[in-house]
Amino acid sequence: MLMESPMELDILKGITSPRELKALDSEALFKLASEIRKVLIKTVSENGGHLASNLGIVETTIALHRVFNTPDDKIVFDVGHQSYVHKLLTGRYEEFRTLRKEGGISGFPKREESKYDSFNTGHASTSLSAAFGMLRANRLLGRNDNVVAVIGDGALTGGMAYEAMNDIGQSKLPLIVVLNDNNMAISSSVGALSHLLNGMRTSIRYQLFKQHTIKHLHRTRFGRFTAVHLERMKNRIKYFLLPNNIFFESLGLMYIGPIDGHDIDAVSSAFGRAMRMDRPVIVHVITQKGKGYAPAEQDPEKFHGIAPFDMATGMVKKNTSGQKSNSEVFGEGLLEIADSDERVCVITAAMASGTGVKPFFAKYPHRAFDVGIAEEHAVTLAAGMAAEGLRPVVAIYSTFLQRAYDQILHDVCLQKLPIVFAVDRAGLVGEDGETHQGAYDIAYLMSLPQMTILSPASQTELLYMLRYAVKLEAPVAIRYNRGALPVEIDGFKEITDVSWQKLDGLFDVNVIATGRMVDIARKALLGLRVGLINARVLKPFDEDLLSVVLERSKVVITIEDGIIMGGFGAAIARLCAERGKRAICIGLPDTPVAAASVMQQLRSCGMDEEGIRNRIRKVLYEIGSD
Ligand SMILES: Cc1ncc(C[n+]2csc(CCOP(=O)(O)OP(=O)(O)O)c2C)c(N)n1
Repeated sequence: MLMESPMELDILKGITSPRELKALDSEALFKLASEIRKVLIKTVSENGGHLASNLGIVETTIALHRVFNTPDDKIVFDVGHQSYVHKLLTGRYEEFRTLRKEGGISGFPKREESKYDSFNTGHASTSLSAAFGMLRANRLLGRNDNVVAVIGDGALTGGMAYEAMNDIGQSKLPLIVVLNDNNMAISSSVGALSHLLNGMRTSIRYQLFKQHTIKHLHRTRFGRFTAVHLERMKNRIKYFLLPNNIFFESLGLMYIGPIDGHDIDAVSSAFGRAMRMDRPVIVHVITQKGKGYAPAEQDPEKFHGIAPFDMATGMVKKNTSGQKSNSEVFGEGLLEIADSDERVCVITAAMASGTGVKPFFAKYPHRAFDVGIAEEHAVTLAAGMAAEGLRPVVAIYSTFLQRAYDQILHDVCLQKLPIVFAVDRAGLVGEDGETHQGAYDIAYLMSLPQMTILSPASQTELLYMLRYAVKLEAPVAIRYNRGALPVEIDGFKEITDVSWQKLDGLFDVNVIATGRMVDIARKALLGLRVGLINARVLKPFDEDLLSVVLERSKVVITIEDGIIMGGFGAAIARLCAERGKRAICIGLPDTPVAAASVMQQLRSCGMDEEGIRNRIRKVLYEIGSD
């Protein structure tokens, strides 16, 4: 295994910009690839991150920077989780050890970080549109630089990629699309497109056979004659042997491939050809996710996005609590409900393991649907199923559900269809940073008519809410954070309606907190004469309890793990204003929160225990109740 040799990084250390790369011969580039892999494995083993995707794209990224002239030429990485190699080749080797740390370099391309990062990404399937926009801008501004979009076969399942191809194909502008095909999204790729690419992938064997045969034939005169005719026939038979090329070519993109994405010379020459074509072109490279690190090759799904792990064994360094994650608790709870309710189905958009629904897929494969990275389709698909009497549960991370806002409104809420949205990774998510924060779901769901929003403060509440939600004859979202809520908070009350829970007496100052913030608030309030309410339901409000609280309070303080603009607190503040009461809203700021641990992010937002306590003591002092 790579790891056994000491870290000799002679070549990588000398690369301060892609310019140096161009002077290296094939042998040196081969060695560089191996050095990069060592750094990737070591750094991700310490900091966590997206390992398998980066190991798979080492040679292709080297070829990109060998052929194209960045930063004048632009490379847009779809999702961006596979940009570590690009970062190492563009002068960020020294900082690479700070990957995903507070104040360190981002795990995704970031324009603010480097002139070589041409476009910020994080969500899938945006690269073609963004790159094409850059190309159009370049042409309008009289520039001739190349623009390249690098997209995986997983991200190519997203609808935006097709909307872009539709436009690119008609334009004839020379966008270069690199399709990095490793036959995996996070889990195995799904859908008809995956079958199509499978067919093309098989043909790589045909390509290698062809190159080999023609080389041999050229050794004799008769052979040369045969080879020339074979070459002529090649294009004619190509469409019989490789009918899948037609898919891209009929959309107006020339097709080059499939190419072995680990052969730097072959990929470089394909990129050169693509550049000379001066038309939209797709270069199809075949790569292996996790390449060069045995544990990642064997289990690329586990090493897609991984917490710090032991390099020798590939075992994750577990947190010591041993508690189940909220996603696991949700997945198990849902399975139990599905055992007794045949209407219950689950839909995921390429995130079966992250959302905890893998056991559901194993037990009820005919009631579980992975639609690929297609959140909009997932939601409207659920709407159709609900309209016919099923009870779909759509499990999507808060940040990715943003994609389907119109579908939730137009296809679900307006028709009041009974769908349960399991909104995982709500609130701050930690090291993935700005693009992945689940900061906006309260704000965007609050505005939807006929929507109920549940927000558990404990895992027990999460389970009860799920049972309650499946019985509701209306859309309902349950939002819960990454990691683990407390198993139970004292004074747990069963959830049979939309009531809130008073956790203490009422005083002059009362806090209404929700979700993960309830436990933090409780600790922050210890010893203070301040009331605490667990707002288990963000919409509709518990009008009865709210009236009592407003009646009794001089100041109402809301605390939510969501954006302050247009959130839960803003809605409560409006009611406070109507009744002449002072309201203070604590929530996430109106500026994106960068990568760090969740605890560090809470602290930087003044939302950790200490920050909340200080804020509340200030209020108590102001009203003379200190
Ligand atoms: C809109 C959206 N939904 C879900 C995700 C989560 N996600 C991150 S990477 C990924 C799979 C990407 O697969 P692919 O494009 O093939 O890249 P690979 O990692 O295999 O190289 C998914 C589903 C996302 N980033 N964006």
